[in-house]
Amino acid sequence: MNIRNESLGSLSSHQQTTNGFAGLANNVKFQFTAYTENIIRVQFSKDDQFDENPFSVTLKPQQPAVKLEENEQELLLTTSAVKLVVQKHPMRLKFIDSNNELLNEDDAAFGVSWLGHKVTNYKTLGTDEIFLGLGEKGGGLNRRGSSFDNWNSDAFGFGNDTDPLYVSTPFYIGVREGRPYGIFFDNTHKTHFNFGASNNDRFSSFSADAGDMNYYFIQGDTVAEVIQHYAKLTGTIQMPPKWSLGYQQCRFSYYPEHEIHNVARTFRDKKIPADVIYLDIHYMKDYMAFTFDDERFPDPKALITKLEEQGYKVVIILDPGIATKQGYSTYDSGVEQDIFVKYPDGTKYEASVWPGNSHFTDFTSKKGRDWWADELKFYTDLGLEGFWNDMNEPACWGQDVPDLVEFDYEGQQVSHLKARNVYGFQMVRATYEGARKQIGNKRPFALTRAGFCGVQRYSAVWTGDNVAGDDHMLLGVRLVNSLGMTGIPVGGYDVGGFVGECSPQLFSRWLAVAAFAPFFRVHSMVNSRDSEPWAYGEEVEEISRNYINLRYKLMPYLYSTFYTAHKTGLPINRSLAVAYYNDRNIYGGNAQNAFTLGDWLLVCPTVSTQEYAEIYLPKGKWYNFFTDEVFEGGKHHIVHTSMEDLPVFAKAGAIVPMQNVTQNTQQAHDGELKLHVYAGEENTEQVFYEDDGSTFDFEKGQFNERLIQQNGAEKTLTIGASQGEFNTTFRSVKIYLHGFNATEFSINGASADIQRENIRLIDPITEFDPLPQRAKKDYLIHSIATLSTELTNSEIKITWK
Ligand code: MIG
Repeated sequence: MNIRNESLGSLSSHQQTTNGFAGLANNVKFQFTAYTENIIRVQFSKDDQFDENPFSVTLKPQQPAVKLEENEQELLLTTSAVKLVVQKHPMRLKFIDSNNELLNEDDAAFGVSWLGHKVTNYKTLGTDEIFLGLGEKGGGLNRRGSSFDNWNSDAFGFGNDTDPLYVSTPFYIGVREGRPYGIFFDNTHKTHFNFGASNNDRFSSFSADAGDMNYYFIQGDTVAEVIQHYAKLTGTIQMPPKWSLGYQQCRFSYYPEHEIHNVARTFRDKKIPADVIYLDIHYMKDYMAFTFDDERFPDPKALITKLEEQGYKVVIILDPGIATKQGYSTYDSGVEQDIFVKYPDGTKYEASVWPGNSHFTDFTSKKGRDWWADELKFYTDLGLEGFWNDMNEPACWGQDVPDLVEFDYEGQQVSHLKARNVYGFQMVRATYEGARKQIGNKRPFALTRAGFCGVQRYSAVWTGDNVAGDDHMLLGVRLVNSLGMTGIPVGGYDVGGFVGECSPQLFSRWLAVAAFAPFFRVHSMVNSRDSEPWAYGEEVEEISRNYINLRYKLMPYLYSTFYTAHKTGLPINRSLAVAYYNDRNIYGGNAQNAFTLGDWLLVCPTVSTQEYAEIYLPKGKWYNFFTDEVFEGGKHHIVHTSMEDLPVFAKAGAIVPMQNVTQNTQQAHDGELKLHVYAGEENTEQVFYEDDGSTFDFEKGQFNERLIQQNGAEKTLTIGASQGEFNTTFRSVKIYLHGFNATEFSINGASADIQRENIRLIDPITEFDPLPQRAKKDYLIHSIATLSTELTNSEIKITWK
């Protein structure tokens, strides 16, 4: 058979629906539905029924006010924010904003097309259109000129050009003549995105191997708004247990038990804060899920309790494959409950992976997930609250799951072609929901390697088996930044590199950068060198301690930023493209790797092999976070970046709540909130959020949320009264006034005395013998003005002249 491209023909019939239009174009069904003022869903199908992905979108159509109009040539669907213009002959779509400016339109010739079962939407390409996001994808920040596939893959030792990787998220953001929009192509088959690659700017396009053309078009006035609208569709993160924001130590694998005790003790002895230690696959008996090897770990409950007493949580790994061994209770019960993936003839699918011959739990069925949830009790009874899901692309030896294998897919009974990309997502959903069911009111933590749109509702994502190298470090940062623009704010990478040997310089730089990442974990491969902060010599140990200390000092800010992500879907690490997408300078050089933590702290990762690097600061005024030196933005700067020197800046107007260092997140702070405020001319604000950090009581009012605002023109700083019933855990606040030259301050109307203090946000490293041939820097900020006052739940207003 000769397959040629077939484009959508003319509209043949249509009717108005509550929120849009539905009808036929020859044998193609269509439906256009406004979900919110900003989101319009577009569906084209050749089947009797539209395709549904039951896993990703949680939002129901919100019945926004719509205007439906029609004439000879067009159908028009208008909300307050966006208008869909449907040309009838042939059917082609165009989206314009409320100012009648073009956001996105179909290619006139090809529009929506089929090539056999493959469906593609061809779009015209704006001259300077920028493409962002698409989740865990290598390459540059602007994806223009590149193309990508979505097909969850075990990408051991991946590089910048490896595609696809582990997670598939067919959602991207385009910026056309400065105007952002988003497209979430909600099709779980293998999908392909082309942003003008190999077609000399004829079009951009997105395709799926099968299924419907089914996408959500999102209008937002800014990139940040597009991300938030997307989060309304697919959901936001749960509030994490606070311990998961701490430093996490992993390796493949720590065993036997005394190795774990050694590592745990060494962090405390060396006063390097840490919260989590991982058990990789060697904890199991013959790699069988829901077991412990009783020689290596004779008493897991005692181990977990002992670690808990030292302020640690233990996270264990879980793979989806279940060993086919009769007498192994998990296997027997899986067979009995009939929850394994099968061939179309009803025989169980079997493949080899760590535990040997294995069956695979069908997480795309409720029955499979419920079974998994019950099995999890084995771990939760031991006191475990953290779960790491690996190999869930799914991966097995040979890496070629046959396409005819079938999955339940919420009763749709589909092949591997449709189910693969959501398999890992549903595994970690089963894990998270199972843990919640088992541990009552406590917040579980889940980490996954594979995922799909919506996975953020259940889990953090780490970027899999990376390599120890400077370019790989920067790639990991871009992957996490990109995941953040794709609705997955909690991401991280194996610090130090999973594969290969890290140099001391690289380990220091990597750990410093990761201290600002949402998920902060060191991990390395079996049979590789030791990779703990003390394994690279004394100097690296000190640098590591400094940056880990800094992360713990930043905990109030970090936790508040997670809370913002939970509420809004905004990323925690934000590529410069989130706030400065119309500044062309951010799409070249080092700027592509830069990110802000929350609104205020700009981190400029640079390679560890250079003493100096060129960085770019977006427009505005920036304070070096460690020295208070002021830099003008909107231009490039050459900065010193030796081993301990990570370029980090606070933006003018920044409001950064901090605390003293603790050795883990369960240890109480000293009661003083250290509020760092950077003088700025614009009005700025920062949410400051507290709760118990471990339960769901905040959902019943047990939280403390306040808005801190700086008004540079009126010269006021307001720490708003708190909302919620949870009392602040702080007794006092000390405000550090960076860059303020006023001399008279008052607190709640009464004049207040300024104190002066020399501070270090990061400690200097002590001198080593023999010294490397370079000067050691001391990050002393001289004589900074501070104001101290009691902190209650009431408002505090500071003014100055
Ligand atoms: O076949 O569990 O990406 O983090 O240490 C390798 C062993 C399986 C792959 C994960 C890695 C983990 C390793 N796993």
